Amino acid sequence: MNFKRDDDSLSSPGHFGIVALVGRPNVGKSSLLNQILGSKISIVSRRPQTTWREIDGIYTDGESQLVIIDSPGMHKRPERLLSKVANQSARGAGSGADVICQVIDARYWRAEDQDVLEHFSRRETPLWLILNKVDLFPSRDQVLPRIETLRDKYSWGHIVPVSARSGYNCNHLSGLLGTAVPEGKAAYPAEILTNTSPRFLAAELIREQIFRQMGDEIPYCTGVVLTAFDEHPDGRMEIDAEIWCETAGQKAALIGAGGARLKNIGTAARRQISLVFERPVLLSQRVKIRKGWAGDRRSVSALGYGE
Ligand SMILES: Nc1nc2c(ncn2[C@@H]2O[C@H](COP(=O)(O)OP(=O)(O)OP(=O)(O)O)[C@@H](O)[C@H]2O)c(=O)[nH]1
Ligand SMILES: [Mg+2]
Repeated sequence: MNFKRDDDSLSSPGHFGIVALVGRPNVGKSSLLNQILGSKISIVSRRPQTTWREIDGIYTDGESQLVIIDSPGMHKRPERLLSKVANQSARGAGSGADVICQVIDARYWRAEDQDVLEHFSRRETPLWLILNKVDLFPSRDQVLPRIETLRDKYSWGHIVPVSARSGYNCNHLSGLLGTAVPEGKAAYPAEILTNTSPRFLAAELIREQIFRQMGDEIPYCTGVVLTAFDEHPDGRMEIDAEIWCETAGQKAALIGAGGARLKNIGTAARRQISLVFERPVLLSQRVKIRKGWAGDRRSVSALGYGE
């Protein structure tokens, strides 16, 4: 007997569709994707412009399946090529989506949020407003008045308050999205969480630790490329990573006194990679100076950003 979903022609068609999470930098788009999936797919840090390209998560619940696209934060005046590539991806994020969710920090409506609205409201696609970080309101009573204030900005499909940090209302949001997308069959097996390659995800998890542990002394343009990504027969993963920075000063900061900084980055990254891939990880790292890499198309795409 075969109980596979595809063979069950009498079942209801279910729902299948694409949802894009868009917004200015740092509002919590990647956190929201991870919270909905219950798994870490997209990297998060307190610094703006953490995400550099679109990352998709695949969320399956019963007969509904959503491909949820996390995009880089949209911002004005990108300077270097890397930043331009990220911004292009941010602006293009809604194309092909069935629903676009504009994520904001519920406490503010900034000029950049208005730019995002103006960009995405030009399309036919339904635009929803997601008020994230409502855990930061001193009281839940403040949420409803906030919704009322934002209601007039656009004819939003829905306005949904959530907290990607605590998980508040995130199930409600994914449930609403699951019925809002068109009827259709799941395109992916239920256990698949992303189309992002494991190699790219591992490199991103290292970059996340650099962003988290270096504070403001490390510039925006620190990239990670894996020179080895091997699975041993015993299940261990062996990863060699190169960390690209631009100056000798940055290299020294990344390595830290006696190598302590790099060691901490490596320990935390190895733990994260091991958690995500559910296997032991051996990680070696080298810091290299690659002056101007973030302005060089070949280097930017070698690291997995842009085409
Ligand atoms: N308190 C609180 N903090 C949150 C919440 N969601 C995200 N954050 C924090 O906000 C910061 C930015 O989160 P990200 O998920 O990286 O934001 P993003 O929109 O993906 O940012 P970019 O990729 O730079 O565009 C991080 O420090 C998160 O921990 C939330 O619901 N509540
Ligand atoms: Mg992000």
